[in-house]
Amino acid sequence: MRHSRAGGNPVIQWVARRATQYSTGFPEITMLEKVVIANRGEIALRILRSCRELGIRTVAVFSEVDREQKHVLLADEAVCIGPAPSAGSYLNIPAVISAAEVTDAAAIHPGYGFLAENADFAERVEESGFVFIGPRADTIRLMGSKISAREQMRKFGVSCVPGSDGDIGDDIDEIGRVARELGYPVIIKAAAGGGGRGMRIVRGEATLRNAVAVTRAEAAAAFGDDTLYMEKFLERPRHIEIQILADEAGNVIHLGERDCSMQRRHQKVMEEAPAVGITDKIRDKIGRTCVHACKSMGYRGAGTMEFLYEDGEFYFIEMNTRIQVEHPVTEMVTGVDIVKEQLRIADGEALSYRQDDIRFRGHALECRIQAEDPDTFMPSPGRVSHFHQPGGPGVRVETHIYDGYSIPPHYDSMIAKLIAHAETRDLALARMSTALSELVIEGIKTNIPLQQRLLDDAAFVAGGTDIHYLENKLGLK
Ligand code: MV4
Repeated sequence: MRHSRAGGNPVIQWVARRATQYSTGFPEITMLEKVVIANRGEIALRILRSCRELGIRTVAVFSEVDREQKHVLLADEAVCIGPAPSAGSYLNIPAVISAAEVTDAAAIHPGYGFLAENADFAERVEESGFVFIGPRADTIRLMGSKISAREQMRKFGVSCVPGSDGDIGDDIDEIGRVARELGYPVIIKAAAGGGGRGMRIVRGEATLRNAVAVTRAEAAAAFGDDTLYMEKFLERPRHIEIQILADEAGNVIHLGERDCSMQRRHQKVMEEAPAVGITDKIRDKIGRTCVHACKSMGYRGAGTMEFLYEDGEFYFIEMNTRIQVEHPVTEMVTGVDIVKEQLRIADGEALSYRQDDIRFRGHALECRIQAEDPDTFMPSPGRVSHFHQPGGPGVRVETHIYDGYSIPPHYDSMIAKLIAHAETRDLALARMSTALSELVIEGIKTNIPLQQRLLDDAAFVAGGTDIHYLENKLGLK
């Protein structure tokens, strides 16, 4: 199923032809002969590349507006699974599973977003006889409820933010007692929420009743589940997360931490590894704690444990059971190909590394490049008239765009990730700054100017800023 055009770009056609003519890499993988990539954009291309390296054939699934995506053109096979709106395509479970059936694939890689953390999807994939490249469905379900995730972590020795013992129930007097005991401010969160959806800060008893009612109604509407829990609200934490890999045999390792505090409206803007101020000793301690918890749970696959970090303490908040957008910064400092490990794990093989094999080298930063107005943050889809990517030592670009590519308006506006790695944080910052200055994306608006301003920001350059820093900086503008 080849296509005749690539946004009017002949170069992409040449590359696509070459990709199918030349043999793929070393077949390290035995069972997974063919993988369906159930995603789009840069992550679909990222997964495709690891598959090819491992000698795994690829099936791209795409919506009607995505037939000229680079990974669709490069894949061994491609299947249209529905219309542009993701509800009919990338979120369409029967369509994705049918694509695996008609192409006789062995496994499905969900990427991030879309169906990646949908336990019902994982279950139906496995029931249909395919391997789901991710954790078992019951693990996804367990981590999907933030209450049961907290419960599990606590049971296995991971410290969580002080809070309610599970569901706060609907006795407002009891809820008030819990809040008073924790001490205001507290935060009410939806058990089914996460990533900033379905939560409300409460600064005093006077607003508690209303906050509970509103959050409950929002949770019911958004998730079909109005279960709530409560935590002490931490005022100025950093967001630090630990990358985990676990194989079927129960080997578990951690790949250290990432600092993802630089965010706006729960959308990460820049990420880095390691986190400023996290020493080898601290990393080793929190890393071991996470490994122990994942071993005890029987976790399988790649995963990320999210923490709030304040006054030198880690407090678990959520676990992500998918590959994450920001995984490249960890890959740069450890040298581990996380997607390749996901594929090996799904194939039933042992991890390529033991904990003692993992060394942390240098510092990596990632800028998320968004097709959006840098001042208003409004999406800016459209045709990329000119694209020029930076290069040089320690510079990595993850993107699916090319000259003439049209960014559809239907999906997330992240169009590229620019990653810079160097021996020290200062050198990585300089390398990122140089790389950003070489990055040209014409025809649409991008947040490149915002990223450049951030790299010139004294507090950011000094390191260790909290989760509110960027919003405060933008507010003061
Ligand atoms: C918190 C918090 C402070 N205290 N929980 C937001 C996203 C979701 N993952 C959890 N979030 C928060 N939970 C307690 N007990 C502050 C946030 C938060 C946040 C966390 C991580 C990254 C950015 C954030 C931005 C605003 C609030």
